[in-house]
Amino acid sequence: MLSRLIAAGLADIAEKLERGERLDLADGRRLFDSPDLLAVGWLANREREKRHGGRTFYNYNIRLEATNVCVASCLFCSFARLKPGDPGAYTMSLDQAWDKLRQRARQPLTEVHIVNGLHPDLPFDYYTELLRGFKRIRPDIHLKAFTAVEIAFFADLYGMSDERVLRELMAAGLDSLPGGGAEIFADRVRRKIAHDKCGTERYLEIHRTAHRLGVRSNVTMLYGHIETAEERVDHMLRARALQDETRGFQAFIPLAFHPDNNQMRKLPAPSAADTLRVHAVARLVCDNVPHVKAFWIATGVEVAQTSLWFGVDDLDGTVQEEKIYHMAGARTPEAMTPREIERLITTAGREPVERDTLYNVVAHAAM
Ligand code: V47
Repeated sequence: MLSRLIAAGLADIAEKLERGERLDLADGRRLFDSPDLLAVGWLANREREKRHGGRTFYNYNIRLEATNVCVASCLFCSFARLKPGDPGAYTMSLDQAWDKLRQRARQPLTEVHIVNGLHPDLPFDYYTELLRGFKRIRPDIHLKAFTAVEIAFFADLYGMSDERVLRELMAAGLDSLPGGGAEIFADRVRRKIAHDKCGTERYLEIHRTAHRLGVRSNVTMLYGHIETAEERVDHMLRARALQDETRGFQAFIPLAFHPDNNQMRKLPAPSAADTLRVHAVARLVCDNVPHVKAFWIATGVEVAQTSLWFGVDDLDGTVQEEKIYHMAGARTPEAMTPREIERLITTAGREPVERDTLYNVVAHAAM
């Protein structure tokens, strides 16, 4: 491998990693520029195996998007409808939302992942009741709910501080925050693709506050649109810097841009090679974030499987009824059973481990 790393111009980066030194912006850019994808993947796999061996995590979860009404107009989004009553706009009643969990009474789910549009007219207690109702139905279910962008929106709309919003949601049953809404942290890109929602500093500040309150979270990165390699690495470095302070991020999740039915539809979707590289570079740069997750809905099932040799140790979950990506053209299935995910992992030569949201191992009597 050494001769290959030398030929790829990556020998010094390999040595830095061996010495436990951190990669910087220039190193990250070189990993993106290197023609040898396998060499980059080999380095990422080595870091992955140092942390997790062949273990590959997934969880048994469902997704809930209670409303797609959203006052923000992000260029990449195919899910949002500006106003209630617009064609395709929906807002579930609390009962409809709770039914999604009631209908699955027999499934040994451990997590509900909730993401919504920024609805201008719902009262705050719609959200607190939403959480309380899920906990009434299943007191042990983990509620990973509301992106930092939603938290910021609630704070502004209902006249509360970000911390107060978090505390009230925690009192109602919030257990952790998903990583959505990060997009790309660099201002140049964020101004263009997500100009009217919470900015980078506030996104990071809300995660900082959540971590201080004992709430874990994830961080995402939407890639494959107008961002440069340097802006990708900058994004990873900003996540890494916050993680140095708080240690509250569990997973870094690159999200592949899907171009159907949105204002950036002229752009091509990122290639499989790019997807593998982004996940690999994330593993190498975000050295302090324990897990790198391939969201298989976004990457495609086959690429997610291959990514298990490119730095990825987590495949998210069974998901079920995902809307954001399917409205943007994803051709992946809407759900996988735990058996299907386990098979995907074992046929890649990796070891499946069902986890809960906080990465405790879950052992079922029988499935
Ligand atoms: O923030 C929206 C992205 C995110 C498109 O924390 C799009 O475990 C691609 O954050 N093409 C929401 N991406 C989903 C998300 C997530 C997913 C899986 C796991 C976790 C976690 C979080 O979806 C948004 C945005 O970045 N998105 N539209 C699109 N057309």
